[in-house]
Amino acid sequence: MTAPCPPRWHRLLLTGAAGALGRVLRPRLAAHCSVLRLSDIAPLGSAAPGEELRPAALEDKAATTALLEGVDAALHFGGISTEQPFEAVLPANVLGTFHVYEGARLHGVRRVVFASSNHVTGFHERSRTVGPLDPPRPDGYYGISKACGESLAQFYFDRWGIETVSLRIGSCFAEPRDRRMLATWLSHDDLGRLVLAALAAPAVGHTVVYGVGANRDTWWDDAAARRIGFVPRDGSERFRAAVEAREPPEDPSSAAAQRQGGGFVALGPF
Ligand code: NAI
Ligand code: 15L
Repeated sequence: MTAPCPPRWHRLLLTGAAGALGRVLRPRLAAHCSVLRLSDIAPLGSAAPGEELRPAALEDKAATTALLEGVDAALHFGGISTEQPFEAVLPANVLGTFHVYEGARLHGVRRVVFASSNHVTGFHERSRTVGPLDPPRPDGYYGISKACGESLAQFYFDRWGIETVSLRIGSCFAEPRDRRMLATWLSHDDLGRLVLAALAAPAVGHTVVYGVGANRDTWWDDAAARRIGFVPRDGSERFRAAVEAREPPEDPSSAAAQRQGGGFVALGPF
C-alpha cells in the first residue's frame, strides 16, 4: 500500500471561510495542510479535525493581523463580494485587505492568494481579449476595491517581498447562471486547482491571473494562469443549451451586454 503524501503546508489561513467559495475550498484544502485556520464574521460551523476557527471582522486591525501568526500562506477570500455603496465596500475590502497584508508583514508570511475579481476590468468591451497587463477599468465600487487590493499586493511585494497571486475570478458557481457566465464560468473543482497552483507556483512576485474555465468563448488572456501551472478541466459548453433555453438573449444595445462586467456596469447610484 502506498503511504499518503504528507501535507505540503503546515498551516494555511482562509478568510471568507463561511462564504460560498470558502465552503468550496474548505474541504479541498484539508488534505494539503496539517492545520486549516478558518476566519469569517459569519458562523463557521464546528471545527473538523485539523481545523482552527478564528472569527474576525476584517475591519478590526488587531484581530485580522493576528490571524496571520504562524501561517505558511493566506488565502484571502473574505469581504464584500457584490456591488454595494463605497461606504460598505471600503472598510471590508480595502482596509480589510490592508490588515491581511500588515499581518503577513508582521508575522513573516511569504505568500498570499488574493480573491480579486474580473470586475477590476469589467468596463472593457467584450470584443477585446483583456490580459493582466491591460489597464484596469473597474465597473463599480466593488471592482475599484479589488483593484486597490491588487495594488496592495504589488506594494507589499515591491516593499516587503511578500508574494501574491491575485485571482481575477470570473463566475465561480456550481453552474453558469446566465448567458454571460457561459464565457466567465469557473467550476468549483477548477477553483480548487487554481488555488493550489497559486499556492505552489515558485517565484510569482505579484502575478495577476484570470480565473476562468475551459469555456468556448472567453474575453481573458489565460497565459499567466498557465504559467503558474493552472489548466482548467471544466467548460461551460455542456450547460449552453439549458442556459439559452432558460435565459432570454441579452439586449445587444445595452451596456451590460457590451461590457465584460455584465450587469455590474449599470448598477447604482446608491
Ligand atoms: P461570499 O459573499 O459568499 O463570501 C464572502 C465572505 O466574506 C462571507 O462569508 C462574509 O461573511 C465574509 N465577509 C464579508 N465582510 C466581512 C468582513 N468585514 N469581515 C470578515 N468577513 C467578511 O462571496 P464568495 O462568492 O464566496 O466570494 C469569495 C471571494 O471571491 C470574495 O472576495 C469575492 O469578491 C471573490 N470573487 C468571487 C467570485 C464568484 O464567482 N463567487 C467571482 C470573483 C471574485
Ligand atoms: C464577482 O466578482 C462576484 O463576487 C460574483 O458574485 C459574480 O458576480 C462574479 O463576479 C461574476 O462576474 O459573475
